[in-house]
Amino acid sequence: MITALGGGSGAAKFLKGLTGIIPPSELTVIVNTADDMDLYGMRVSPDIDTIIYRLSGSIDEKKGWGLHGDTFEFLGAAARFGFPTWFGLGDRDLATHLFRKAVIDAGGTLSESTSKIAQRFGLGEMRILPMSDDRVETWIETDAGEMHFQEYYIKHAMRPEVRGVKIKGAREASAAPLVLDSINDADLVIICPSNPIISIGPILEIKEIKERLVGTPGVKVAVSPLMRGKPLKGPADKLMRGLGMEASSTQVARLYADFLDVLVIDRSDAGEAAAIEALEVSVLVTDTVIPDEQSSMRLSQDILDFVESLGRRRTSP
Ligand code: FO1
Repeated sequence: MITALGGGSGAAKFLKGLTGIIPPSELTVIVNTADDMDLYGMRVSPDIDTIIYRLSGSIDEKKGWGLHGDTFEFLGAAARFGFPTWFGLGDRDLATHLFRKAVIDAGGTLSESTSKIAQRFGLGEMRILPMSDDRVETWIETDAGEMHFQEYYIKHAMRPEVRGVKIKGAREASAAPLVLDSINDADLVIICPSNPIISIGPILEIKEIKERLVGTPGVKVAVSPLMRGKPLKGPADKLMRGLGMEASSTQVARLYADFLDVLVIDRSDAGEAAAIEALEVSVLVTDTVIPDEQSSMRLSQDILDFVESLGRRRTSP
């Protein structure tokens, strides 16, 4: 059993490759839900949808989010009534959010809605779990005031200066059903190349998840989302620097050092290997730039081969 922890676009790209080389029934994905936001009376879950859309081949490849070929007629019409239109809610995407709302309004949980949506996108064999069924939201403190992550990322295009990050509700939230078991039962846990502050960070803040990662006998591997201090996309470096950290793979290793066995870094960061090994984290240096499914499958194969070479992976019963 492989259990992956991830957020939006980076995790989705990586997992698309992983599901190309292992049976989907072997995979559980624990997804960040702190990007979630209330919009027009619905609860949108961008990271869950980005993973479902990408793994089912339905994603808009150019954007990296939303549905392929989607239109934005609803948004155009919503502007007439003064609705906020900075969040690119597509017309086909709208159906996903309305279905999630219907499940939850009928007393269902985010987990149940996620499993139903995944099934309808043909992903019934693998498990896609929200990190929690409770409300957790990432808010960014900036020089322009405090704002929801999506407002910082999209509406303000990451321009405001980051002063702090608050994962609201994380302390009170419980892990969603099957999340803790999927960590305990994993032969291999992979932390996807997602933003360590606002995609992986919130998952690690949920009660018991970090302790289970420390305690699980499986091998724990993380893929650094940074190359030469920069992420392929998104605000990871801005947030890390805003929090007074260096934006480097070594810093990623520090953030996960409590439980991590291996950090996978790009060849361009090979010079950081010694500093990372000094944290008692092994290093796998390979190409971590994954522009397409082939490269993503190759990265996953490199990881599985490296873990095999560690000789610690329990063969699944
Ligand atoms: N990202 C953007 O940069 N602009 C958007 O307008 C946008 C809309 C959107 C709609 C649905 C959805 O599931 C994701 C969407 N994203 C958009 C991505 C979203 O901001 C994610 O939170 C990022 O991928 C970061 O995880």
